[in-house]
Amino acid sequence: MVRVYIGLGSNLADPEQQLRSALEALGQLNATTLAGVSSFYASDSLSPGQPRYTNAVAALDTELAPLALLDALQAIEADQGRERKERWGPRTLDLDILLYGEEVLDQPRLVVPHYHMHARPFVLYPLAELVAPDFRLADQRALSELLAECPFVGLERL
Ligand code: ROI
Repeated sequence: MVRVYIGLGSNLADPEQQLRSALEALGQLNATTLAGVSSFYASDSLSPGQPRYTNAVAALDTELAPLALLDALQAIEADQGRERKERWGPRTLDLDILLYGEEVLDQPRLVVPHYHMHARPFVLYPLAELVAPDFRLADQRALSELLAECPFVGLERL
């Protein structure tokens, strides 16, 4: 069993409902237990000209290997109508593997810890709700230090 953290995001077609549906699907994954869910947060898109996002983080305990988990997450995204057009385009649902236990992975399909999580308030603040105050990422950076460098600006807790 490995503890993993999943970032959820949506900015199309009723984002809060998209996140609730995704959480239900995560709870039904094979060999996986949904162990915790953060609050939902709204924030402006980092790419200008898109609708605001709703984001959250979920904790899973899973026996799925990293790429099997990635396949399962992409199937949930596809089920909820995600179309991959532009790289940073608006999306009905984005599910990112933020952390997979203590593992550091650098593979063509999967980089863990997730590339951008270290500086994104809409990832770090919900993650902080689910972990102990002295939590360290797989690359040994302390979450408290990342939070100190990442002000709670533009983030609205729903
Ligand atoms: N902006 C916010 N606020 N939340 C996201 O999940 C998000 N995801 C993205 C980009 C377009 C970078 N901006 C985002 O992919």
